[in-house]
Amino acid sequence: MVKNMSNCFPCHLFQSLPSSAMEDGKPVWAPHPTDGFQLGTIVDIGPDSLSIEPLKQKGKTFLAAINQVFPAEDDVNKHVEDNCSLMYLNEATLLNNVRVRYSKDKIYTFVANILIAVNPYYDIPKLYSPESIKQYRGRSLGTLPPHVYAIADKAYRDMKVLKMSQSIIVSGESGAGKTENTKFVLRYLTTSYGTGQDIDERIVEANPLLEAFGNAKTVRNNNSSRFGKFVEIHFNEKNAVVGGFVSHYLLEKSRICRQSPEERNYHIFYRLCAGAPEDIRQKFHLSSPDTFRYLNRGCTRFFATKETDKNIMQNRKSPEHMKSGPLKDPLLDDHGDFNRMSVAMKKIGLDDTEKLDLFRVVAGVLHLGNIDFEEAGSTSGGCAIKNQSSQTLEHCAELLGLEEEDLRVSLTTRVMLTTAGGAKGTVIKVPLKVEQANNARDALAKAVYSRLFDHVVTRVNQCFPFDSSANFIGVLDIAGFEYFEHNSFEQFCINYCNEKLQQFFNERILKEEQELYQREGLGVNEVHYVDNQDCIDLVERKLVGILDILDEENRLPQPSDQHFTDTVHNKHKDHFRLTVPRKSKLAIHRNVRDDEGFIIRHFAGAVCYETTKFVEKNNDALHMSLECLVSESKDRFVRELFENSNNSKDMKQKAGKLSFISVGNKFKTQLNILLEKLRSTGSSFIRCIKPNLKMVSHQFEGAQILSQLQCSGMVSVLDLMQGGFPSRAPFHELYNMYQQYMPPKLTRLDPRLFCKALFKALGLNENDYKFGLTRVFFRPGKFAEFDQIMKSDPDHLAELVKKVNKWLI
Ligand code: AOV
Ligand code: MG
Repeated sequence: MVKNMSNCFPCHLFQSLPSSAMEDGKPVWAPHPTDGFQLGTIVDIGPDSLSIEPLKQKGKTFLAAINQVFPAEDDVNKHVEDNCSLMYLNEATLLNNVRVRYSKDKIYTFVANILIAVNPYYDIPKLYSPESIKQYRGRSLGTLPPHVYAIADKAYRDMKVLKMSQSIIVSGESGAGKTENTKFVLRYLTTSYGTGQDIDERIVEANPLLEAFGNAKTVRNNNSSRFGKFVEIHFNEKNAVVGGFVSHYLLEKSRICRQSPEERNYHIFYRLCAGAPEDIRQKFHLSSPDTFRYLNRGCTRFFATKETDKNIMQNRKSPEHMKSGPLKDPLLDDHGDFNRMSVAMKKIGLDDTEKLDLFRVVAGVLHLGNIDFEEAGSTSGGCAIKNQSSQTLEHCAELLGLEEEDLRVSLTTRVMLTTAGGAKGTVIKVPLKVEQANNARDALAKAVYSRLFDHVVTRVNQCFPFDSSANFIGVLDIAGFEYFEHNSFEQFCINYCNEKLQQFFNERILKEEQELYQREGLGVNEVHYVDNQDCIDLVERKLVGILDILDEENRLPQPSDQHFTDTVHNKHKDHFRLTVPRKSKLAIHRNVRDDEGFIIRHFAGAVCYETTKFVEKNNDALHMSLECLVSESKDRFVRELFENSNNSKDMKQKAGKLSFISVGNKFKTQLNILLEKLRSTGSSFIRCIKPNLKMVSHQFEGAQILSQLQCSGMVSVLDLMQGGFPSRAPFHELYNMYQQYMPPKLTRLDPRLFCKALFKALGLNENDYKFGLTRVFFRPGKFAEFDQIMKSDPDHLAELVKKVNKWLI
C-alpha cells in the first residue's frame, strides 16, 4: 500500500504555479469571496498581483495577489481519497477535493494520515453501521475509504504492535462534529475490541449523562459541549478493553446564570422540568422553565422562524414539541431526552438515590436563581430578600440542605475580618447592596453547579474502573481555535490551548517525518517551520506571562481589569505577538477605553480580547460566607460536593482575607499534564469541518471551510508537503503491485532492484522520487502519475519492458 505522508521542505506555495500557466491558458484557482476559490485564467502579470479572468464570467477580470493564486489539477471534478495523491498540493486543490467528495457524501478525506471530516448534518445511510465497523477491523490505513473507523483502528493496531498508548486529537470549531466523531471512535473501539461486558456499554453510555450536564444549545450548535474532555479507553495485556477514564476541562460557568439571545442553559435544567415524573416535580417544586430566571432570559424566540428551524421541524414531527410550555425549544425534545438520559444513567449503574441527589441539586440551583433582593428599609445601606421570594428561599434552602436563615444571611451579608484599632481578627458582617447580593447569588449558583458537574465526571469514572492497564487510547474532544466579534477570557483560554495543541501537531507531523527520512538515509535538510513557542510563552511564562500577571492582579486588594491590561502591555511592549487594539476595534458601540484589551497574533490569526471581567472570571473562589454555608450543609451530598476543596478549619482562618483560586493557572496545569500525556503516546489527528453556518445538509460554504482548513494548520501541512515527498511505498509493495505487468525475467530481481530498473526504464525524472532503504519516496502527485502509466497503457508498457531489458544488459 502506498502511503502519503507529510513532509518537510517548507516552500513557497507560489513556486508550484507552473510558469506555463499563463502561456497555455491553463485554469488556476483564484480567490472567491464566498466559494473560497474559483477557476480562472491568468491574463496579465503585475509586480505582485495577477489579473485573472474567471471561467464563469468571461471578459470580467479582477486582480488577485500572487500568493493567493494556485495551480489547479487538470480534472477539477476528480477527487481522491488521499489528498496527497494530487499533483498540486495547495489550499485550493484541497478545498476542491473536499468539496467534490462532500457532494458525493464522502465526508472523510485523508491528507497523509490526518483525517478531515466534514459534518454532513444528516445521517448518511450505513456509514456507521455494524457492518461498517466490522469492515474496518484490522485493515491498514488507505486500504478502505477514509473513515473515522480507519483512524480508530490504526490507533488500536499501533497500540498493539508498538506496545504504546495512543491518542486521537479531534479538533474543529463549534458544530464541526468533534463530539459525534469522538463517540464513533469510542463505539468502534468498544465494539471491536471490548470483552462484551458491561464496561463496553458504559463507556459509550457515559456520554448522554456528561452531555446532559455539560452541553447546551448555542447559536452554533444545538448540542454544544461547553467543556473539553479527554476520554481514555484502557486495555489489558491482551489488548482488550478493561476500563475508561474521563478528564474534563473548563466548563463554561457563565451560562449557568445567563445565556446569550437564542441560547439555552445546560440541557439538564429543561429536561428535568419537562420530563421529571409527577412525584419528583412536587418534591422539587418544579414547574415550566419560563418560571425560572436562569432559564428564561436566553431563548427569546421559542418558535421556528428561521428557514433552518423549519427544515428541522419538518423532520421531527412529534407533536410533543408543540405542546409544551413556551420555553420549549422546538428543535429539542426535552421530554424524550429526559427519558433517554434516565436509561443511560441506569445503564452506567446510577441508582435512584444517586439520580435524585443530582436532580435535587439541579432544582436547588433553579430556585436559588429566583431569589430577588431589594434595598433594605433601614439605614444599613444593605438589602433584603424580596417578600415574593420568601417561598423560593425556603425551597432553595430545603433542596440544598441549608437553614433558611443561614442562606438569607449569607446572601445578603459578607463576613469581613476587622483590622481596625489593633483588634485583629474580629469577624464582622458587612451588609451587601442589591447588586452585590445578586452577584453573590449567581456566584453560589455557579459554584454549586460546577461542583455538581465535577461530581458527575467523578461518578462516571467510577462506572468503568480498572485495576491495571497495559495501554490506553485517549480521544481528545476540545473546542478549536475561536474568534468572535467579542472575545473574552473563555476564548483566551481555548486559544491558548489550541496554541499548545498546534505546537504538538507541528512536532508530531514534522518530527516523525524527519525521523523516517533519517532512518531511510534520505539525507534531506532539517525542517524549518514557524514555531509558536513565543506565543505560548507570552501566555504561560512564570511571572511575566499573561496568566501570571492576571493572578497577580487578582491578589491585589483592589484588582481591576484596566490595571491588568496596562500591566500586560507594559511588560510586553515590543512583543511580536502582542499589540494594543486600535480604537475602532473596541470602543465603538461599547463604552470602554480604547485600550481595554489586547490583540494576540495566534498561529491561526490575530484575535482581539476584551479584558473586561478577566479578573472576575479568573477567580473560582466563593466568598467565605457562602463557602462555609454550603460546606456545612445538612445534605450529605451537597456537603461532599464542597468537601475536598476546603476544610472548614482553614476557612475560618481565611475569612476576611482575599480568597482566590486561579482558573487560568489551573487550566495551565491541566493542559501541561494533558500535553505530557499526549507526548508520551502515538498520535492521530482528526480535523472536523463545519460546512455551513445554517447547520443544514448539502450546503458547502467554500470560504468558511477554507478558513477552517487554514486555522487547523492543514494548509501549512500542505505547504510543507508540496516541497517534499509525501507519497511513499515500500519496494516489496511496488513489486507485488506491478510484477504482473512485467516479463518473468524481470520479476526474478529483488524488489529494490526491480523498482530501480523500472523507474530508470520509465525515464522518470530523478527529481520526482528518491530511493530510501526500504521504500521509494515520491514528490506530490508523482506516484499517482506513475501508477497511471503502469496500469493504463499496454503499448507503452510493452515499450517499457524492452527498455528495462536494455537497461539491465
Ligand atoms: P462539536 O462537538 O464539534 O461542536 P457536534 O459533534 O456536537 O459538534 O456536532 C454537531 C451536530 O452535527 C450534531 O449534533 C449532529 O446533529 C451533526 N453531526 C455531526 N457529525 C455528524 C455525522 N458524522 N453524521 C451526522 N450528523 C452529524 V462544540 O461541542 O459546539 O465545539 O462546543
Ligand atoms: Mg462537542
